[in-house]
Amino acid sequence: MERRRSTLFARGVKGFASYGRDSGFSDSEPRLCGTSGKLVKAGAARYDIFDRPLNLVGQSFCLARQEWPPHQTIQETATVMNRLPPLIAMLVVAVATVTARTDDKQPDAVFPSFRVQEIANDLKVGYAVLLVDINGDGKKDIVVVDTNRIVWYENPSWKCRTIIQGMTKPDNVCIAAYDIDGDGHLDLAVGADWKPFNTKEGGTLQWLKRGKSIDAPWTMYPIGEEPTVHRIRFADVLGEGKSQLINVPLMGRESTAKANWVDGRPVRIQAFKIPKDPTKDKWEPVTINEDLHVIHNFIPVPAADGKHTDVLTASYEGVNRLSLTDGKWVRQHIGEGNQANPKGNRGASEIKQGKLKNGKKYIATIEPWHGNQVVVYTEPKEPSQKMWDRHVIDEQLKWGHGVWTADLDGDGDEALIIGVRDNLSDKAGEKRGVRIYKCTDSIGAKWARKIIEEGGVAVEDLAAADLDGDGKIDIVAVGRATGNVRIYWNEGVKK
Ligand SMILES: [Ca+2]
Ligand SMILES: [Ca+2]
Ligand SMILES: [Ca+2]
Ligand SMILES: [Ca+2]
Repeated sequence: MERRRSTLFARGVKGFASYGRDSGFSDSEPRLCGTSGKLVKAGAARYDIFDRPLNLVGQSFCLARQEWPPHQTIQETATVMNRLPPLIAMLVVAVATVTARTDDKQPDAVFPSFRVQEIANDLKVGYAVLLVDINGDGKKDIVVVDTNRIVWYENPSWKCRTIIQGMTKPDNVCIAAYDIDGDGHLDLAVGADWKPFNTKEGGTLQWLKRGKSIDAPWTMYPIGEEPTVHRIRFADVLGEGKSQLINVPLMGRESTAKANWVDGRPVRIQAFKIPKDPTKDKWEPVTINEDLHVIHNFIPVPAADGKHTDVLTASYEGVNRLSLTDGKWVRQHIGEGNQANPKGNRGASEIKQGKLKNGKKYIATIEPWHGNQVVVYTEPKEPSQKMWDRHVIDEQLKWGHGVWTADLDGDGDEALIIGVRDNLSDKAGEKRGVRIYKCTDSIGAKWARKIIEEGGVAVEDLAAADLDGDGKIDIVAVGRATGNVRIYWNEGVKK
């Protein structure tokens, strides 16, 4: 089928500083530079090209979006809104609606449109993003974990504030929010000292408490240490009535690359109990599992009994469910994972659970570890069937690194949102970025795809929440190689 392509043309833009492969154009020529360094002459530019425009604060320029087919040009306006030190400006694209390719498999599926806004491009590595209300005004803010700092962007100005800089051992790698000391203000737990292949030492856990005012310095308190600390989340898996900090390192202690990280000890998953005085007392860890290898991510989910919280893990072994049953932690293998390469990257890496409007659940993963497949597991058809059914829904990607589920169009089915870190190729449909998938059957086996970010963010992490309170869930992605933070504003399904 014919594919739709969208291109932005910039006109009347003067003085864009050039960088990357941009020789052959004079400074006075209207032009834009691409995040990949690819320059597009005379204003012919993709929607995701905006990067590092200098000295353009307050300038507006015209964008014309051309859709093909049909040959239709839409006039839009963009303004450079802000300037960040040093000389890195934020460009707010006012109305640059992303017109992504409609998927070739399901051409009739209807998707919402998204408007892109880049709020920062000065990250070293955007390791993690969290959408929580830091200042307690009812609007979710954007918290980003960078290599040696943690920052938050205030909704709706997206003013950047530093929470900590240089207080942890680099790199910071993961974050979770919870009112740890019960004072009514959100606190942040942070995993740092990220050294993925040092399985003997390092890996720090600490928490951060804000000062009296939101601009006062935050104070840091230690929690514990575990080599290769990689993913943390708060959940009440022990049934205490308040959450514990669940820590899932990437590798087991003493495991080695030579043995493909399956020697030494398996990965130790621990729940750290919040002590009575978390600023002084020790956080006691409870081990909830220690028999899996290379656990790249996990997600707490409601248990079948409706009372407890289970943990779903994505590891070399595929998908496993950990449940507290009669006082004991029980592991159930429910998803096979990609086991094509038993001596290399295998299993699953990212994981989230979603649900459909008929109540059916699904589990979405990236497979194998740092893999090239988007996989959906659907609930067993027979009660006697232990393993969930595995469906590969996309293989046109390299290094998937972000999974989220959210009802983006309000029809009751939670869509799948996938972040891709690397380009599989330079071809349309195979670049890094953000993709959304809409379920087209009643169980979650068939999905239609739409690409909402093609090339502009080397997605390390993403998250979704309604940031502007219009009832439509928006998406935020943070980049590694691209070093940027972008919001994708959900503009709903165009009638
Ligand atoms: Ca807020
Ligand atoms: Ca607090
Ligand atoms: Ca939906
Ligand atoms: Ca919204």
